[in-house]
Amino acid sequence: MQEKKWWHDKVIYEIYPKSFKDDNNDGIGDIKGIISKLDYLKDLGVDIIWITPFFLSPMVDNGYDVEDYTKVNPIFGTMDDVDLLLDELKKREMYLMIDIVANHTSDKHPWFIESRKSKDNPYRDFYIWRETPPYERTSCFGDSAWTLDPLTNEYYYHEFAKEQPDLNWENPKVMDAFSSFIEFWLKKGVKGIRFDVIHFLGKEIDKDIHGYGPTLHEKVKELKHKSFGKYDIVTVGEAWGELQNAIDFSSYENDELDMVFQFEHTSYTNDRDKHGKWTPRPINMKDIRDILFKYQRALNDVAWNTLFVENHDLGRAINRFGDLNYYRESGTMIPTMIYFLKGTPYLYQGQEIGMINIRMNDISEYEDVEIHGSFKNLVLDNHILTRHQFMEACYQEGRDNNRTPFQWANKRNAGWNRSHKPWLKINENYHYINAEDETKDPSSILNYYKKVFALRKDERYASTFVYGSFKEAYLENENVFSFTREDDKNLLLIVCNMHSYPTNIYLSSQGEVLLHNYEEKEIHEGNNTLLPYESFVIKLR
Ligand code: TEU
Ligand code: CA
Repeated sequence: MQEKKWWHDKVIYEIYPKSFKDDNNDGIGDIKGIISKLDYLKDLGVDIIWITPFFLSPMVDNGYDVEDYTKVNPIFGTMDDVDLLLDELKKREMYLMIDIVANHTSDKHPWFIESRKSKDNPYRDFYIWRETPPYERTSCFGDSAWTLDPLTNEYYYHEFAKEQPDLNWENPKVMDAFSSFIEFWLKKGVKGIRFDVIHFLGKEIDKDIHGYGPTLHEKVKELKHKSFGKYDIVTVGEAWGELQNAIDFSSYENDELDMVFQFEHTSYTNDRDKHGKWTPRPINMKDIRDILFKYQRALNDVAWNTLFVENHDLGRAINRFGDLNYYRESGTMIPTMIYFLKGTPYLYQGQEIGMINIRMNDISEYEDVEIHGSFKNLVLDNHILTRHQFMEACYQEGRDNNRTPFQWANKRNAGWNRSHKPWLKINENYHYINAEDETKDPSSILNYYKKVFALRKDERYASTFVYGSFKEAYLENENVFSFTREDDKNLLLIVCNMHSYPTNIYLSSQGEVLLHNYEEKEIHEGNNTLLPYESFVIKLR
């Protein structure tokens, strides 16, 4: 049984700093831009902000290639800005979660600069070097995972870009270094950590094992013991894997991380039998329901769940789970479906105002290292996909969809900065999808998200949403996503029509309507015909 934690009732909002708000008008988002929007976030119902890496980095992978873990990247601002951010968060009873990238560093990190100098360099075994690659492997970003370095004529391993050499976690000095980086930030008052690709720390490279190796969990336990375990903070791991992996990381018994991100629902559209996200397949919302319910059933008594539909690596939720022809209806069904389940709600910047995928005209308009690496591999070098096929996949699954500048207003550059050309194209639909206009529109997606989080925190129902039991409902109707949340105070029923066509459900009792995305429509005892994406929350007891 879980003991109560300070963060159990908190809502976490992910910020990709390069894209959130450009305060000094240089075309890149920054920390001062984040500070300028804390009241907007507080008003939305956000408690904790997770900012993706803002440490010193050459930005090959927009900060996930770290050059120094205790220095702030000057393109985002200064350490004084971070200290001011921490102070401003504290004033608002909000908290900061940072993003620790432990699997790899930048190739500009001093460790790697030293390591590649000679085979007997003291930093040589901070990384993974081999005379010849023990096997061929394509990296996540489309090139070979083994790169020959001419200085010592040996190959080094990288799961991602060649500018992101993987660290050797068999070396205890790596563990000690990360323990000190983590303490550096926790001593400053950081209250949360997201661990990037935490499953890759358990490599057995020569056995062609890249994640989830036999030493993984002892390493995570040791890192916790030596660093974050000494602090009352919240931790979440990015762990691409299966249900059991989530339990292994986050079960109360194993006591490693508080929760993990699993991607079975968001990667459903990636056809693994072909080329994953670059060969997308159609969504099946009944399967999505079954996946999410599977995690609710399996984790709810032994671990803590994450509740998310977007992040900085995925496309927009309305494109994936909704329907642009029913933009507002499906844009309000999605938060009703996901955020009343049991677990911690994670919201990604722009999701709350219904930002959607961007249609680029040419591959050159994309910036993402994963897009360009995969284009070179699948189109240019190996002619596996046509340029058109790849561009269509980018529209549906490319990471840059979620990295276009946040749309603050129907003004020049979407109110994101004053005038400087943004680092990535702004979606032209900012004229009607933007925070300022939606704030004024009572029926907007933004104001619906505010109602969702206000209901979840309403003192009459909060304990039920945070700790109440989960139970599926109306499973026989494959068009609805429905479940109850119950404790001794309330029995709450959530019902979502997952499709654009009507469907019927029978309500055995009237219930009090707490939230409804068709406000003018009545819900009554007996048979109810649900309109496209109609969703509601009612109190049955
Ligand atoms: O992502 C890990 C990862 O596997 C995803 O990027 C995956 O390759 C795909 O893009 C999912 O659609 C983490 C970070 O979230 C990502 O931004 C980094 O690029 C990556 O690790 C390397 O640090
Ligand atoms: Ca800036």
